[in-house]
Parts: sequence; structure tokens; C-alpha cells
Amino acid sequence: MKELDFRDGGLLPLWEKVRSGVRLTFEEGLLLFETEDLIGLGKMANYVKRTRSGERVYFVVNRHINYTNLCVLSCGFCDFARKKGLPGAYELSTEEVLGLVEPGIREVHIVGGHHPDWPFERYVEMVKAVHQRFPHVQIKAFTAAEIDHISRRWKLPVEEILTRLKEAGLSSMPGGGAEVFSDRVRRLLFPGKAPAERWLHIHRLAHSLGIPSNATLLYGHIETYRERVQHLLMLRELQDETSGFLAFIPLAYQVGETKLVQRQASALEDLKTVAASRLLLDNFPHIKAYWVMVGEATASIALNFGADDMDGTIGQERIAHAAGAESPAGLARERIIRLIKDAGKVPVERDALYHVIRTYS
Ligand code: V47
Repeated sequence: MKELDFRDGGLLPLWEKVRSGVRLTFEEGLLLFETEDLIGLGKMANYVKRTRSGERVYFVVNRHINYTNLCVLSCGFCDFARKKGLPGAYELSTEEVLGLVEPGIREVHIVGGHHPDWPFERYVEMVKAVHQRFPHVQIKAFTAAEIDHISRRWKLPVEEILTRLKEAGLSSMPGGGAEVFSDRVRRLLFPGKAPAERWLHIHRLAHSLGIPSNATLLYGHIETYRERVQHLLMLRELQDETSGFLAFIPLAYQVGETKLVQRQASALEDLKTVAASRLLLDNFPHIKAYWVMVGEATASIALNFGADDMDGTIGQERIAHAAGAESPAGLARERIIRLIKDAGKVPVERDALYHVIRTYS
């Protein structure tokens, strides 16, 4: 068995468990966030990443499409949402959505605000139209928060909504809208949004219907380490039950105009969160380094801290950029490949469901 040196001797018992494949507890999860031994933490997470994906790092040629920024909610962290009739508010027609699907794309990631009055049929029509015009493009669409909104707005059972969307061509669901599974934070920042149990219930249902999904955590604002660990363990529990999650994506809060804190979490905090996620989510196949929110440099280092996926080329991201993200709006395939190679890893182009398209060895 591999020996590792730790500056923080408190990590040694955790390392014993990690290398024997024993699950970490809540208290041990807290230690991961509280330790100052970033390198020790990274080595453990990198060990786990390598036992699963070797030197491979996945990416997808994709396009984010944000169909509207109209939203009935006013979440305290969000710079994207607008009210109807106010400057900057927009909604895309199905034709406009179709116009954004470029040739060569494997996955479209379609999400938007909680629109005040689009009927459910409009969402079905959008998915159907993309699927019919671009049958080879996989559609990852609508967060559990959007599904919850549609369900409450139109008094439709979630199961019916997901079944209809799947029939229309939906292949998976993104992980957004989870924010932090904490009643305290929810009350302060997003009181109108689907609570933890509802978010988890919707993903449970999706998995039971054969719709795989992702999960996220919005960190770097007013949440505590305890709340981050609690969030991760709630996801781990659901994954034990369903095995339906494909990837976990830690989302670094972008300060923008909402300014819940003075500045964005440090690169150190980003790397800690990626590493702790890899170590705690022992049943999640993939952890993403989301370059849009942490920047290319930190994302590249995160590939040695437990992340094995770079998400994708994105095209024209709007949510983080409405909040002032400094990353480019999209990356070319060649740039992602170069970034992964520069980190000493092997780029693997995948589709939305992690089928390998090409390995760039
Ligand atoms: O749901 C909103 C978050 C999410 C801010 O599933 C913010 O593959 C940071 O979920 N700062 C959208 N985050 C992004 C998302 C995502 C991204 C990439 C891949 C996948 C996937 C999912 O962004 C929202 C919300 O949680 N968000 N405002 C902000 N100021």
C-alpha cells in the first residue's frame, strides 16, 4: 500500500480508511475542510481519482442554453434573474433555442429561470424540437428546482412531467438548483426555492424513471463547513439508494452585484472543496472542475485534487457571467484538450452519459 506524508497528522486515520475503501463520517468530513494540510488532502483525493479514472480527464463538446432569465424568485445569490418588463429580461422562442445548437455539439445543457407563465407544453415543445432537429445531440435539461416550479405552477405531478420530458427526448438532468441543503441558508437566501427534501425527491424520481442526473453545491457565501458536509452526505445517501448520479459539481459563488461576501472563495477553498467532495462522495463516478466559476488555472490544478471532468466547451454561459465571472464565455475543444494535457492528464472526449468518443493520448 502506498505511504503518504502528512503535515497534519490528524489526516492519517482518514488516509487509512480511504486506502482501505472505508467510508468517511460526518466528523471526518469536517476535518477535511478544517485541515490546513492542503497538499495532504489533495494527495488523498488524487489517489481516489486515480484508482477510478487513472490519468483520464473527461470533457464534452456542449452548449449551455439559458432559455429565459424571467424568474418568479429573487434568490439572494443570483444576478441572472429578471422580472418581466425590466431591462435585460429575455425569453427565447423555440426557434431561437434551435438556432443556438451548433454543428458538432454532443450535449445541450438547457436551464432557465422559474418563468411566471410558460405552460408545461412549452417546455415539452422545446425539448421535442431540439430532439427532432438534432437527434444525435443529448439533451440535459431543467434543474429539479425548475421541475418543482412547473409542478407547483401547473399542479402537475413530478412523475408526469419527467415522463413527458423523457418521451420528448430528455436524456439527463443537470445538478443545479440544489444550492446548500440547509434550512438556515435557505431561509436567508432562497426561501421560495425547492427545499432539500424536494430537490432530492425529484432526483430520486428521475433516477427511477431512467433519467440520470448530476448534483451541485453552491459554496463560498454564508454557508458553514458543517453545512457543506451535511449537503455532501445527503447526496451520498441518495446515491446509495439509486446510483443515478453521474457527476458532482462544486459551484463557486460569484460575488457579482449580490455581494454576500466581499470576494470569491480563494483557490485554496476551491481545491479543498473539490478534494473533500471526491473523498466524501465515494459512490459518485465523477467530480467536475467547473472552469467557468473557478477559472482555468484553478480548474487545471483541481485535476490533481480529485476532479476527473472539465464539463465542456459551454458556448455562451450566462448565469455565472451575469454575476461577473471572469472566465471566457466558452472554450474551444482544442483549448480544453491543451489545458488537460498541460495538467499531465489524458483528455477523453465523452458524451452526456460518459460514453467515450475519443481519447487524446
Ligand atoms: O442552479 C446561480 C448557481 C447554477 C450563482 O449539472 C450561481 O453538469 C455561482 O448548475 N454564483 C447553474 N453560482 C450552474 C449549474 C451547472 C453548471 C455546470 C454543469 C452542471 C451540470 C450544472 O448556478 C444554478 C445556481 O445553483 N448560481 N447564481 C452565482 N452568483
